[in-house]
Amino acid sequence: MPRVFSGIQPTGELHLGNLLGAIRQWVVDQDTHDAVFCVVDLHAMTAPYDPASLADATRRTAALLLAAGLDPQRCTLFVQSHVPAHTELTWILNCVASFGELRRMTQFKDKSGGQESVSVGLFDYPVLMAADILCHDTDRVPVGDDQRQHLELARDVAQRFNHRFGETLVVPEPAIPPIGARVMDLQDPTSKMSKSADSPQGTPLLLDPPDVLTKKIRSAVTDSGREIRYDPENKAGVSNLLEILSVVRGTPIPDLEASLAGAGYGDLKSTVADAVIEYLAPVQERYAALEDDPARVDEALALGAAKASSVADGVLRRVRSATGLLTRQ
Ligand code: AQP
Repeated sequence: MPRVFSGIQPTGELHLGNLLGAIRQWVVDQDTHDAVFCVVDLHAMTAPYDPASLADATRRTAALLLAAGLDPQRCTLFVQSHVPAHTELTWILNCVASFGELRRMTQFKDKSGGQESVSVGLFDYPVLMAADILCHDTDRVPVGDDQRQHLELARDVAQRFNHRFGETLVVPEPAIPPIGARVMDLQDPTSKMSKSADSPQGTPLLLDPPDVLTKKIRSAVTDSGREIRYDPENKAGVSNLLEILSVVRGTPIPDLEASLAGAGYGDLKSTVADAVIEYLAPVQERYAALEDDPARVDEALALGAAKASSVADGVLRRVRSATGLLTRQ
């Protein structure tokens, strides 16, 4: 089976965008692919963070992925720092990637803008991400739209590596969903919903209780018109709500427009809130059970690290040999 790989940062509470843009596809991929998923704790160190809470955040993120439907028997789920091949390959790829191409990354520009001190790690984030993907011989990478540029860089670096050292690395393809790939902030529907944006009201979290979800969705910013129509350019807020509803209900947007014809924005928001609450209920139930059983999460992660290491170590052996490093006897 072709291999998929994707990762998520333990940088905060997971939100609806993470689920609709990425994780929901990962759950499906378990049955059609050799599926490998990773909590990328080393990426979380590229911005200021609290060392006292990183381990807990990593375990909670893994628990939430299990609650969302990842099954350690049907996929490989592990923590990035538990598989040292990721950082070793990062160094080697650092010697292939160029300063100029990293400087052009829009996420780096966004996250470094206005900061007094920017870590080399933040600058190098896309190379670590390339190593994550390439050290698993990945064929497909299911991600949200915001990761498109980083994925293009991973492909460029793999192709350059192969050109310089001979065919060694698998060049991955992106898999960006046609709908839900860029869920927007409910309070600012022209900006991506994000863990680190300071917009708690615009960001429905996967573990928000039903009354909080209702409040956030009912206070979503729309426009002064009345028509419920999918038009992201002129009706960003309404279009975002329609996209969310389309994904969680599994109903095409034109069918939603038809069924909501004549309804008001208040009706749309109530319908979206009810649908999101229903969609998240089983995830929240499973998470509550896992929260009381951290050993089950640690066990799944240990199994995943062993499976992931055996693949990544094999890729690293090929890379060391191709790049001319002396083999350790
Ligand atoms: N708003 C979104 N819509 C659709 N997909 C999204 N993803 C993130 N936000 C949206 C996808 O979720 C996966 C995991 O993301 P991540 O945590 O590794 O990094 P991120 O893209 O940086 O996510 P955030 O929430 O915006 O985190 P911060 O604020 O920490 O940077 C990825 O596949 C991503 O595309």
